[in-house]
Amino acid sequence: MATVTEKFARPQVRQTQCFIGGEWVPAKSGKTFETVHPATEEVIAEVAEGDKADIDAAVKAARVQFDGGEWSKMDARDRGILMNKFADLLEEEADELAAIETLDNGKPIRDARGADIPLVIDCIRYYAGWADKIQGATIPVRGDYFTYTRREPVGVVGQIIPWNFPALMTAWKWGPALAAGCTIVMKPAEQTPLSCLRMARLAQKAGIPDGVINVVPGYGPTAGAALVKHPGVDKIAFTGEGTTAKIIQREALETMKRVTFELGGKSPNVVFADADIDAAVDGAHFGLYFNQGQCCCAGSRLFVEDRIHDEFVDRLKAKNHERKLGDPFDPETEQGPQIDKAQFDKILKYVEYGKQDGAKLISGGKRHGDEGFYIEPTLFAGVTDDMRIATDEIFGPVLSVLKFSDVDEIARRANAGNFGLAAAVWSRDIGKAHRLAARLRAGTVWINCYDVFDAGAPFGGFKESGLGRELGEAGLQAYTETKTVTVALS
Ligand code: TXE
Repeated sequence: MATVTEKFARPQVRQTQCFIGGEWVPAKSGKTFETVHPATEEVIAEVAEGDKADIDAAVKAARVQFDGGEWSKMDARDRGILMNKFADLLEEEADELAAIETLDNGKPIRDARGADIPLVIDCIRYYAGWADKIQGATIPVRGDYFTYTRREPVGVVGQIIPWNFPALMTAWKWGPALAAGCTIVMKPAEQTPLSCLRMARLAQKAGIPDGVINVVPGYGPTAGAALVKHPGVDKIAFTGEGTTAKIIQREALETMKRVTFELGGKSPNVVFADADIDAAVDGAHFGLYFNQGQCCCAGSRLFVEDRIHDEFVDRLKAKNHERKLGDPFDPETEQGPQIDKAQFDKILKYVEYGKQDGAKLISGGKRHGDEGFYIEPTLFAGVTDDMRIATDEIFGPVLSVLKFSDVDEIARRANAGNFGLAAAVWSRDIGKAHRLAARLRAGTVWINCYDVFDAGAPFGGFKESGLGRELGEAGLQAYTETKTVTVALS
């Protein structure tokens, strides 16, 4: 991963219109919306506000490419070559893309340049390698027949993403879709459309045919809903909130669209007394405060074994006091602002709930500074399982520490609730850690680490944290249909 040492300059914003059929076009309504830099609340750009009419045009362009255009006729290996060219261009423009991400999202440049964009490039390269390796099987059926399967692209896919990792979520969605041979209509989050639009430009420059990738910025209930309802769309891939996913699932069912969902979490991070405490303190801190706490897999329920609890809380408090909040373009900055006023208010409301419910505020709990949506890294101890800060996804820098004393108890408590996205276990007893990992109802379990992602490793949720998987081969399969072909041999 790249290390950032210098202060980054503000990038130039070039793409602000809808990208449909290879053309940059204003919204048909002529409307625009503002996107804001969360550190200063200043308006960065006016972006085309797409709605149903623009979605219709984008789906048409994607349909033409899928149903008989250049893309549908291209050899799979050539798709992979184009994807690798796309990855090369992303790499060439990594600094600029990271700066756009920092400007639009507010995340520290050290994270955008050091983590988000390298993961974007890696994801596109990983899936480029899959393009010509999507194979079927031969099936030994009864009788004088030859039966084989083909894995074919699912079709035109509608992709709807949130604002917490705008470029990375774009890559997670485009990588498998392009490798499988699908065509795409993407609706980025209204808070952060800019990196996705820049990536569309680079995909075009790489030679990915016009109409394969289409991007319509706009709002959820208008542009997003139109995409979900559109009869020309075969699949919806969504990352965001569970209540939105339930609305989408009902709508998508009308036309039997395939759906994959990556939703929220309240992930348990379990620290046993026999853990490497230095590593566990760092992991607990990183696992929650990374990306301003705006991670679906944030380790927001920190269970600490009672014997080490007090020392652990003291050490987390000390780390919070050292954490550097500030200008996200400064390479020293570790924590930037929250994405917007709505999230800022929601988080501070949960801080109040924590106090009302009887948790002990150890550090933070307030706004930082008087400009931008900054919130101090906040730590609560004395949290019990039923408190609102222990049950609800806060999506901000608020860490709740809970005590536990034995393995059976922790397995039950960690699995409580409707979420099941991620979990972590810290222990030097590797047998104990694996046994607990097997009992945890979560799509990802980290042992002695946190937030380790790889394009090859499937990611997704148990229970209400999602449906299907992204990344790895599982993520690719979600973009294919299986076709069975049977031939009479006599
Ligand atoms: O999510 P939404 P929001 C959680 C987190 C956060 C909360 C609200 O707890 O506080 O969700 O965030 C589009 N039809 N997560 O309001 O509304 C919308 O335009 C079609 C967890 O941003 O789900 C955006 O592009 N699309 C999460 C995307 O859905 C619709 C990441 C996500 O917005 C739509 C973000 C509709 N009816 C928030 N309504 C995670 N799991 O990573 C909205 N959208």
